[in-house]
Amino acid sequence: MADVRLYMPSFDTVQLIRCSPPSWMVRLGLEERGIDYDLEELDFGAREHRRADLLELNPRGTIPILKHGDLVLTEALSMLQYIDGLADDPALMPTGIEGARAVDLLHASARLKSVGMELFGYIMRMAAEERDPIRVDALIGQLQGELEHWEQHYAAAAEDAPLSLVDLSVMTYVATSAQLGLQLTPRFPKLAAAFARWKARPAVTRTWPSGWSERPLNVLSG
Ligand SMILES: N[C@@H](CCC(=O)N[C@@H](CS)C(=O)NCC(=O)O)C(=O)O
Repeated sequence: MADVRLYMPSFDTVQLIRCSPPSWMVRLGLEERGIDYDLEELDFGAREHRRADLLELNPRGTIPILKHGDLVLTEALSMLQYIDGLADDPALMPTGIEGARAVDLLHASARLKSVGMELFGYIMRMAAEERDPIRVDALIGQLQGELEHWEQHYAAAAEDAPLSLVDLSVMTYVATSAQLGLQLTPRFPKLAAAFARWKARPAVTRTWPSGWSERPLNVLSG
């Protein structure tokens, strides 16, 4: 039994989006770094992440949670940085000046995470007929604005660069947005190309959400 344990939702129990991008990025970090880990998949619909023993570990009641011996981490981005140091080089984060830039980008990806979660949370909570179309458009617009930032300031650089933790953070949101019907092309051609490369990675295909149908949903295809 590995002493690294990842608590995350079983994606099929997350209504509508059938995924948890923060959990997926952490699992991908473990897979890409070849770290042995135990996976505890929780029934999100049944609010298993609010179990007493898990609230002990994370009083905020969110998942993923990463446990390594007595260490407990509750934030996906810090888990990624910790995981990267758990295996021999080459790490997924460069060092020196390049490393500082990459950490800056990783923290910048928290904005993509929050606008993504705001939109996904709203469409998960509200039945289709109850959603306010103006609010949905505003949330989609906010996400597209954020994707624009990554299109302009990141995707090109990622073209020839080795995989980094930033890719794991950004691409899990790009993948979920695309699955919900958000069009990547023609507006985000570089992100679409980076996504196609990322999608082909063995760790990504191994952990691809099994509940995702071939054809994207048209929840976000405004
Ligand atoms: N700040 C945490 C948040 C993770 C998060 O929002 N997880 C969602 C699942 S994708 C969750 O646990 N939601 C349950 C809740 O908020 O009760 C992180 O970045 O890792």
